Amino acid sequence: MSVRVDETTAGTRGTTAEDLLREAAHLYADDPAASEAVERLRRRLQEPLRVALAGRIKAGKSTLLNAIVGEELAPTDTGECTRIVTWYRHGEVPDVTVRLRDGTAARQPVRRVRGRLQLDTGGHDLREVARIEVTWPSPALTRMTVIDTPGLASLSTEVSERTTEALTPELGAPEVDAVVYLMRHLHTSDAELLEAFREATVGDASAVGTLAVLSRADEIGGGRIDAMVSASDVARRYAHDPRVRAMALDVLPVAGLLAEGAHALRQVDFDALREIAMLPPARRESLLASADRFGTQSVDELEVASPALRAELLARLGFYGVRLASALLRGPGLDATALAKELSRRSGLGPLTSALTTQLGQRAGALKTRSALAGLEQVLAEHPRDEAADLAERADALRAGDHAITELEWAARLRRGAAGALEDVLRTEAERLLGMHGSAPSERLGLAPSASREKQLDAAMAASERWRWVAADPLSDRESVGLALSAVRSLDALLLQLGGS
Ligand SMILES: Nc1nc2c(ncn2[C@@H]2O[C@H](COP(=O)(O)OP(=O)(O)OP(=O)(O)O)[C@@H](O)[C@H]2O)c(=O)[nH]1
Ligand SMILES: [Mg+2]
Repeated sequence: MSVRVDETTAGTRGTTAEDLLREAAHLYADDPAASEAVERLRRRLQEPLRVALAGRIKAGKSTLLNAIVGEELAPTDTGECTRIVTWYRHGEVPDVTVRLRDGTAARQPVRRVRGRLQLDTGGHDLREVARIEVTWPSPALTRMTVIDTPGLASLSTEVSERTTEALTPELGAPEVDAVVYLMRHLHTSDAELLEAFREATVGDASAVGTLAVLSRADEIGGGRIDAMVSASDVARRYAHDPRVRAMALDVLPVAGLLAEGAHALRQVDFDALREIAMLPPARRESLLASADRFGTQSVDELEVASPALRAELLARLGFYGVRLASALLRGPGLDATALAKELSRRSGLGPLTSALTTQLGQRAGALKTRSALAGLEQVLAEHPRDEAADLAERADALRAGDHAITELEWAARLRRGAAGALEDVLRTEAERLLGMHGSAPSERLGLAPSASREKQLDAAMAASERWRWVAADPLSDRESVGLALSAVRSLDALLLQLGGS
């Protein structure tokens, strides 16, 4: 066998991961196991971003999933299905399939009770089930596949193992592109859990692919009307904690229940909330004094919203949501749609979904290419063939030459403290330039979106000069030089995009 260096280099130009996988499919056409693995990688490249929701037991994962999908699909609270990994993908027709560890699959009837899917193992022992796959025609799922995972207690329990296993790289390619890690408060054990989890699962790029959520944020401060403001402060503090920074891009406060409840707000809910808002102040305050009281107190002869309906409101919106709705409805005339919109706006879901689609979504291509190439390299290593040697080199060259992948890898290393000799202000600038806070030129340059092209060009040229200087400085350590060269390359691409060179 000879390695055709010239052709290899020439052939890499313009080659995509898809091209290499196509060649691999051709090469391994006579090997069912290898071709099946290659086919899986090809399908994966076509799919939307895969986002897994993970965190401790009862952190609010399933509730948040429903809020993201915009439907009350995932069962919350009870049932054995909270102990199974469940995938929610887009498809024209609703479908529920149980995938077993032995590779077989069993379709299940699609049953919903009060909106929520009734998921079960179809009579199989929990241990035989690899995962449940739900296909649903929800527009949100065309942008991402969302994966609900069992709550982590500690990484050693059987259920937690199911979660880590589900997210552990298969074929060298991470099973998921991004993780949303929910924590209610930052336990020391949360940091440890998140770290162990990262090591066990998504690997090097995880700090780039992980967003943390301060979940059930409305419960901070016992349902007080400024709960979300307090939650934002707490989230900001966590985001600066070095243990969290090393593992997650950002920490966002989200009240998943409020977002889900707002989305599903019914006219009867609205009418009851308005009646409560319109009660004389003393009676209203007495009713809203505590969640317990609200759920049970009878409101003398007027019978404003039956206790059963009030208990339901509590379950659907949380105590904070009820109090917030009541305060909003005392103001100028909101209708049910406007109320739902306002409650949803205050839930914090918007910033989370936009972080998923911008910070992570824009990088989805790079994340997926990275996964596909890692997967291909593993197939090639496990099924070695002489004819495949140049494919392995080209995959390697493609990975090294793809600046988007280099950016991801640097961003993750920066988060873990690489290039530590650089001043903080330069490290922060590098994070931005590498696109960690959004890929748009203005975001990379730290300018307002409305900044003129000239201003962006000026900023990009100044930054380019600064980073060239860091790269050429004989006192810079090797890591800083590597980072500086990457930043320069990002800036070159940016200048080209801005039409300045
Ligand atoms: N107040 C409030 N309650 C919430 C929120 N999110 C979830 N809950 C409640 O917390 C409980 C657990 O929610 P789930 O969504 O089932 O939590 P989970 O993390 O999926 O739980 P497991 O799968 O069992 O680990 C339910 O009673 C929810 O109604 C929230 O944002 N605010
Ligand atoms: Mg759950």
